[in-house]
Amino acid sequence: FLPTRNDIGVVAVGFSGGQCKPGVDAAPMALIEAGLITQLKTELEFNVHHDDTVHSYAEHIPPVAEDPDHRNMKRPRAVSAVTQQLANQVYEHASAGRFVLTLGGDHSIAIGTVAGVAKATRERLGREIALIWVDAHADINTPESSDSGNIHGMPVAFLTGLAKEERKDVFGWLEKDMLVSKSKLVYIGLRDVDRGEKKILREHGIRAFSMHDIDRHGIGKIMDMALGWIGTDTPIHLSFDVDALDPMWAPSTGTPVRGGLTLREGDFIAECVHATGSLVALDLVEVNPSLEIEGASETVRAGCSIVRCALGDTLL
Ligand code: HAR
Ligand code: MN
Ligand code: MN
Ligand code: MN
Repeated sequence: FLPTRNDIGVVAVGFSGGQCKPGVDAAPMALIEAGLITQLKTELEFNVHHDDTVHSYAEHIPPVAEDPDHRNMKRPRAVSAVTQQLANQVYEHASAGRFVLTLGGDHSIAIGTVAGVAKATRERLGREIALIWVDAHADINTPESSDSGNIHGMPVAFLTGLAKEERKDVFGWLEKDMLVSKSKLVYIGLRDVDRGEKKILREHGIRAFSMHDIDRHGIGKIMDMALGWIGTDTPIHLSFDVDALDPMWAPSTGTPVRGGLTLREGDFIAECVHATGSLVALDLVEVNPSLEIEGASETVRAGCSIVRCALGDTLL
């Protein structure tokens, strides 16, 4: 059902407003400077459409003084404005039949990427997308269940319709055709899930493979189960938070949690998703080169590796 694609739209979103630590906005540049886009062009022979709009986002972000908390959310209008613009940008790429690669930025940006891909895929292929969320965290807090108020801990709640907001300037722009079914959501790598989030996962029967499950079954079996749950012939959006990897491999991230995936397990997940032939979009988020400076280049390299694997680099 998917055309052979060698066209890829790359969207760089240097945005940090979904959490409180500066630096994650520098990640797209660091990834690009490490050669990521060059590698996509030369080694993987992709036809790259790179929209250089990193700066244009700033114009749409309301100043902090005009962006007070709303329902406990921090910087709600800023995150809403950026993700709304991003949703349109991603939608354009996906509608043109391009694979969409988004370089974050904190994980709040997935509100925009998934919304854009879900809408375009419904229109273009008449299909609902599946969402694979690789992360130490579930990011499924509602504004009310969140202790931090940081929106990067909430994207999945908005994308599944668990969190709703009427106000157009605070995610009220999310339309029904931009959402993802809870039954088409799969988590891999969880190990730091809030109590309220556990309740949400349980009550809605959401498929989640924790680090415990990976220890028990091995990553090979976990990928069989995760992809089996989604089923064949379903377009897949992979949202990869670099903090899914153990801090040993990816120390430069805002909320590192020990006991995570090895570099190879992370690459393996990406390779398996690529091998389905159904991957339509990938986010790589939460790389923060200004944290744990000694490990920054390693973290960037790990991120580049995940992207290359998801795009089919290492398979023979
Ligand atoms: N669950 C916590 C919160 O909602 C922590 C979220 C952690 N942040 C991320 N997202 N890096 O994956 O604030
Ligand atoms: Mn373009
Ligand atoms: Mn995340
Ligand atoms: Mn995370």
